[in-house]
Amino acid sequence: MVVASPNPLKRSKKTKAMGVPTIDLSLKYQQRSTLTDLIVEACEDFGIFKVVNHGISTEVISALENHGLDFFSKPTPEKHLVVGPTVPKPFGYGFRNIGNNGDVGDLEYLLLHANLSSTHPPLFGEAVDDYVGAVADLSCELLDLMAEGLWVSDKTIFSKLIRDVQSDSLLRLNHYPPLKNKDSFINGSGERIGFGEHSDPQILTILRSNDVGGLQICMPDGLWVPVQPDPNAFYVMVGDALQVLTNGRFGSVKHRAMANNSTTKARMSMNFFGAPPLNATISPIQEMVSPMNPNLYKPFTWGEYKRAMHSSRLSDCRLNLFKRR
Ligand code: GA4
Repeated sequence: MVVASPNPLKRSKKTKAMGVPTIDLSLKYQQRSTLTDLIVEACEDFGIFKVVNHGISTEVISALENHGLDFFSKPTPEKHLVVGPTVPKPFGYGFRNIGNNGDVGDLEYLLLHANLSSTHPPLFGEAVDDYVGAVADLSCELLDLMAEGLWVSDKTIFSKLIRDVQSDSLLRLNHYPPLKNKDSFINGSGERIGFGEHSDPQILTILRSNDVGGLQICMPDGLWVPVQPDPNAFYVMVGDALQVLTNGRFGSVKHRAMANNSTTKARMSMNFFGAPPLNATISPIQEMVSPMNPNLYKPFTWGEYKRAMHSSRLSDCRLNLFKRR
């Protein structure tokens, strides 16, 4: 059994110069243990990695992308009519408002339930189901590789939470319009923000964007670094729930999207947030807790965490509420 260690010293050695690690998923065929080690290291050191050779077809990705772009190009009243109110409560179409507590950003978005049994608005034909099916499978495969790399006896211990028919997973399409008005959404440091800094609350996020940049991550040394857009890859981010399940061995990554600086082209990202069912208890798995690595978190259900998150601001560290003193 591997002794889990939430090791802030190890994390703080990693700097901007190292960049986001790239994981080649085709290694699974010949070099499985190298692959699992690399994934574990990326989750420990950065909480984010890029996956290439992921096996998801371009057709599945482009179908959702084209439907999304087509949707966002419609006149605003039509968008509201198709999927609901300005502030989705919590699902539907949103314009500039993020969450319920006053956060704003220079974007519009669609937020949809994404568990495999839910029905989606008859919006994009099969495109949502096909995409969600593919990225949910990818996230489960990656979670199984993580469990393997951590030498956990039940390899499906993380992925079964997302495979559960009651999983609370989400799909979010974020559309950042091209630069029009330089004055909008400037934060205290003079930066124009598309989606402010936060960590994702769920287990794992699978992000795919077009070739317009904007995503930044906060490195363990506190520096914000841009993440190169790569339409052929997926970025995978550790969420708060996985941080807890691994007792802090993996850390959720703080990230943000700057407002789009392109004068002509919109940035669009498609984000799958793999989440447990509402009634699932989130607490460190047994293998991650030992006398050397005491349990860092009070147990909570995913439903309780969601309540905490919906009464918080985007940049709040919601996990602090559940830390043992
Ligand atoms: C961040 C990740 C997902 O986009 C999201 C966001 C959610 C929302 O837009 O309603 C939250 C945010 C996100 C965390 C804190 C709360 C809730 C906005 C916000 C201020 C859909 C999610 O699950 O958590």
